[in-house]
Amino acid sequence: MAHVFVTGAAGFIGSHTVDRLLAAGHAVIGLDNFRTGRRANLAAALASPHFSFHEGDVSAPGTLAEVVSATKPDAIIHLAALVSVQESMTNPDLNYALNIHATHLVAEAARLHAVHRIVFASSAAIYGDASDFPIRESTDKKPISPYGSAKLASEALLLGHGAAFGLTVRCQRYFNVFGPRQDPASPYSGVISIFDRRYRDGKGVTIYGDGQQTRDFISVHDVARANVLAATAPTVSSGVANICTGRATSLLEVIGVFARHYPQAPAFLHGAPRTGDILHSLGAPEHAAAALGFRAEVSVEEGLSELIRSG
Ligand code: UD2
Repeated sequence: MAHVFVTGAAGFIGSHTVDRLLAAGHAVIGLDNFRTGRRANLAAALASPHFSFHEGDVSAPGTLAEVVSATKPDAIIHLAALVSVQESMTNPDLNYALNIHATHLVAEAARLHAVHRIVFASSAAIYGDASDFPIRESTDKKPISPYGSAKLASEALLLGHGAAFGLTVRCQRYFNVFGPRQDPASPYSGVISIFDRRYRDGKGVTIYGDGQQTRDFISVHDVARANVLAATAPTVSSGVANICTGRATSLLEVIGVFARHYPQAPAFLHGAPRTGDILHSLGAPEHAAAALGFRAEVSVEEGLSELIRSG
């Protein structure tokens, strides 16, 4: 049984990661300030005797260090972040505090309290608007948002700390994650969460553009499993890996699954393409398989059906 500290524990990816760690028999310490995370996401975890929760802000002086020194985890999974690309553009200072400074605090807390492993929530946003597919870990990194640059900077901070002080660091470059508990509140929320909410409410959805755009949509269950593997596998070495499926799915295919589940729903509308949208995104999954033994298992069809049936 490992002791794993999860920052951003009440978030979309965080809460699924916590649940999976507990199911695998590990002891979990969670931290969240409920800025974007929700207490309801932790309903199951809070009932477990193997879960302890701390409410607090990762970027606040002393918070991380206090929890880490009191709990002495074997690994930290650092998922707390400013999660909206859009918000990183309207508030670059907050992006810096939450997505860069907090990473440094995690690295220092690990160094000072002998935590040997850090798993970090990186993003395909570090690649920017790539044109060669599939995107490999060696593909040029050209972030086009403060969010993407902060994720790239954080990878460098952690890997440098790891090399200097003997910590194992795994940077997980998530592609388009979807599944239960993803917040559909903003127009810039993940498209699947928006569609799910609107179909549930009996409303029609709008496709920006012709719907032929594709993404590498990966289920949050696969992402949580990749996090657990990276944090608890006995032998992993430091490095970066795409966390993706290697399969491209178009928005029209996504709509097709919803339409089968909601035969009475209004027909979808087409809107103008969204400014700054990329047409395609597709990751190469082979490196994660070699480095972590991770392969995505949930198909988009299965993942969407599960999301649609979930409460
Ligand atoms: C991600 C970021 C976005 C931006 C972009 C840069 C997220 C959730 N979004 O967007 O902020 O940084 O990467 O590449 O991290 N769509 C619709 N109808 C809707 C909502 C979306 O057609 O109601 C389209 C959207 O125009 C896009 C596709 O769905 O073509 C996927 O949108 P997304 O925001 O889920 O993901 P992405 O990768 O475009």
